[in-house]
Amino acid sequence: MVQGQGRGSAVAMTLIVCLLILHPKFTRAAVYTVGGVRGWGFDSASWPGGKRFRAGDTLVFNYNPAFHNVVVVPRSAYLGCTTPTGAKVYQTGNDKVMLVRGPNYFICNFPGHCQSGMKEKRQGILDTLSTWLAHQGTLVRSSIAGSH
Ligand SMILES: [Cu+2]
Repeated sequence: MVQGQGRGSAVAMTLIVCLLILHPKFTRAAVYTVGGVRGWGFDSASWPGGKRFRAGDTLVFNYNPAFHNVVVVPRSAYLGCTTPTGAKVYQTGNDKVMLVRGPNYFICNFPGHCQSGMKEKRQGILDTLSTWLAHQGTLVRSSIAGSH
């Protein structure tokens, strides 16, 4: 009986994994160019409306490195337009940054640029299914721990 249940959940897990692999929505990380064709600039904050960004998606920052850069900052630095020591600075003019889970903040730290709106905030969300899977994993682990 117990064995049968185990096999059943194993089948269910296999099915879920197959769904994850086969369903492009859940497997293909998207690549977004910040600011669209205009690139990373002073009006980037208004770009783009209504897109859902996921953890693992990539943001591409295109800009002239003589005039701009991209700095990964925490929320306080994003709000105050400051650059903490040790902050990751991108400056090639074609930078690809992968979104992490939760809020991601970027600024250009050339004098006055962030204050003029050259800042970017993107939420890296997890897929609902991934979240559900993670929860299922927790349940399976806790039931295994409980049986000992
Ligand atoms: Cu700039």
